[in-house]
Amino acid sequence: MLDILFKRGTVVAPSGRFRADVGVRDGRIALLGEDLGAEAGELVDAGGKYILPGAVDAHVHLSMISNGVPTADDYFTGTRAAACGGTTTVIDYAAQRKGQGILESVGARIDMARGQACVDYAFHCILTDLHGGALLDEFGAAAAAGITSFKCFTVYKREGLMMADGDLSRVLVAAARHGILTNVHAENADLLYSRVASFLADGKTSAWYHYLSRPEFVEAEADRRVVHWAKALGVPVYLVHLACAEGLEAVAEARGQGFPVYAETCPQYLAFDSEVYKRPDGANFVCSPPIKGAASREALWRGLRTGSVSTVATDHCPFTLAQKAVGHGNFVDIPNGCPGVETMYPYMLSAAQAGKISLEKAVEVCAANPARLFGLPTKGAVAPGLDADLVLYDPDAHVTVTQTLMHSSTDHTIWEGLSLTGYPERVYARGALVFDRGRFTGHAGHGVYCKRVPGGALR
Ligand code: DUC
Ligand code: ZN
Ligand code: ZN
Repeated sequence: MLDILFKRGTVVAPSGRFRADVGVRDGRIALLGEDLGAEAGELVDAGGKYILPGAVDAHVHLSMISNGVPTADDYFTGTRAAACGGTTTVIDYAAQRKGQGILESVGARIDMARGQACVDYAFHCILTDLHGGALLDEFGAAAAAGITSFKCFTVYKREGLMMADGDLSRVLVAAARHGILTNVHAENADLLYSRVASFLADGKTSAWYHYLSRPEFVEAEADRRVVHWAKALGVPVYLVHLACAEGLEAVAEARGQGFPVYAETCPQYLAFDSEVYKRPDGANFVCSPPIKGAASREALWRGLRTGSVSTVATDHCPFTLAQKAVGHGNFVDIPNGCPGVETMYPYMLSAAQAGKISLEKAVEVCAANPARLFGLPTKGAVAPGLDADLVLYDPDAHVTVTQTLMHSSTDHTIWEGLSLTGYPERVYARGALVFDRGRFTGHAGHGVYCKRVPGGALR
């Protein structure tokens, strides 16, 4: 006997869409096929609806303190928002403090999220200190423990997060040996610091100068360098929140030559351009890297269509209006980050319905690819044996995003007023209903830690 049987839905996969019934038992997809006659505790009429895999948001920051400022969302509220937008797995970051090990850093974060998360979760480990090289010896144990991705920075030098070029190249090589995918936040630290200093010296302090202090070439130079190393070293690399056309060109060229180089972009880089920083609420859009000019935005959409952009993730990192306002007199003091975890999948699917990409592509970049690259074999697809992380998507719904509909604990959204065609009607996380027609129906502690499988970037 099944727990739930979805009848007459249309399942969407990267390779196409097909009519099917989907049967769920014990939190997993048990059956998939046409006209299933099996008995079920609950029948759901999915006629006229799409059955999609829950999205896997590979880039969120929950319960993070940035320059002394705590994010508005913790593991409960952030994953509640995720669930309500059809995202059923999130990958957050465990930052290594100087002297700490990898398992120790990730373990501490697992302890924080346990009992709080409403959807499943995992952690990339942010590496900041190689302990003179000794940390490389822990990579094998990290991979065996299911930590299959690291993040390194070419920025945040003064914050103690930046990794020197030589160390980063050692990480790339040693990580690849263990099937661990190195993620890089690429911008040029020295260039941006010097531009910040000269703007401040001239009294140029508005949010617009956040963009001008780290414009296209400041990111592109670092993107290009990281791609160059990965190619020369023959190792995979994943550029997080890639936001500029020129950086994407380097990725596209490398991919065309057969190198395992991957780019992630975020909805804010697809929906907006740098003009937002001239708005009175420009501070709300301050994130790093900043949103670039319209040419980059269009290049990112092209990159999605041609395959040079592999994933879409949110960099969800919300702050309240009061926290953002601290930077009113000086863009340097604006906490970096925007909300997005609840709107990502609805936005990408709505864009697909409008013809920007196909629905299949939206599922590929929001669910299938992040699941594969980050070693989550039971996520990212609607197939027998996989977790029943499912979105019953109504393509005919019309929703205008407004803060009161959102489930994050921040008090504004950069997506205010966005008109969406189509919206999740119900969302299931491992078979449990977590969102039902506008209402959160999940609970803290439903989400579990996902131990991941190494080697995803090579398959
Ligand atoms: N940029 C980051 O690098 N991290 C968090 C948020 C942001 O804008
Ligand atoms: Zn980053
Ligand atoms: Zn980030």
